[in-house]
Amino acid sequence: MKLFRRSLLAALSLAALASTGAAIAQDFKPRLIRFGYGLNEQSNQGRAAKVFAEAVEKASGGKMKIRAIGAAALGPDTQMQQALIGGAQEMMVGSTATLVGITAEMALWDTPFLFNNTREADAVLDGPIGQKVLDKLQDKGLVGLVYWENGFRNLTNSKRPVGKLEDLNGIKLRVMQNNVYLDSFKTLGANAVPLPFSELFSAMETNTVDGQENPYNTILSSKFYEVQKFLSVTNHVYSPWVLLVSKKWWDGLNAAEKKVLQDAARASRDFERKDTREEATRALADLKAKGMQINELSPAESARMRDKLTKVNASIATQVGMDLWRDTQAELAKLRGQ
Ligand code: TF8
Repeated sequence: MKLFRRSLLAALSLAALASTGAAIAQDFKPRLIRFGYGLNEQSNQGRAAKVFAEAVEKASGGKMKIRAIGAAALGPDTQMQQALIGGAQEMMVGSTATLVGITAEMALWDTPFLFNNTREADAVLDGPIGQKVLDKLQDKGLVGLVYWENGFRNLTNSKRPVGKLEDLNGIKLRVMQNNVYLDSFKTLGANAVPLPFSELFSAMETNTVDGQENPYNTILSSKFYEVQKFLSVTNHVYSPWVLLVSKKWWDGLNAAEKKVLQDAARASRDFERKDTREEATRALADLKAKGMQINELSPAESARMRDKLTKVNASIATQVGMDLWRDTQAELAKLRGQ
């Protein structure tokens, strides 16, 4: 009897083992996932894309393969978004700002000075408000998995140091293709020109535009210091990136495959934020060493800029909806212990 019981148990556990093995083989179909992004391979975006790719391949036993394609080789953000919606491309990571034409709620993240620090950004983006905004993508044919950090944006140009608002007058400034950015920089007095990121370097090189704004990491990894002399520390907005999946393609995945992508997305997010923040602390010194002239704004000038920019808040609130706007303000007040 005892012997019988033991062999039965052994048989059962063998069967269990076999069925998990079978489950793995069945659960993951061979899949090639084209994953596009706009910066180059050596950027924070490129490094995190690699981490994501490795996590997906490992968790699927090599069945799900990510082909990460950087430097906007699959097109600028807006083109990739359309390819995802149509099902011609599976995944991408890019700016939330270029999604505003598709999902108006994304404009929330374009609010100047919305977050005071990365702690606030992480809490709101990873919390119910961030999720609510991601969920809005579904009706538009996109699935948003997580937010990565692009970072706090700073101003560069080839004309002069910007130390006060008036210094922006007449500066041709490239902005992301988005009405909030356009309004913000027009309000500040710049001559704002929307352009895709992939056209930015050559536009600056040929003086089609005088300046742009991006986090230190990007100014460094995209070698903007070669064509921009002045960097003004403005930290005027915190910009997230978002990891997107084609909904058409996503709907054909089974639960195990979806979980692999979700888990890898979260792991890549944690890596990316840490890596980006480490790089940002070093980047300013690197940019100085490359010859950029860096200036801070006086607290009074900073406050003037901030005041001017709050004028765009009313139109952002209308765009994203009053409920979402108020919930965000309430959440921030709570985080700030107010
Ligand atoms: C910009 C953004 C870029 C992103 C990137 C290409 O200025 O900050 O970093 O769109 O994904 O366009």
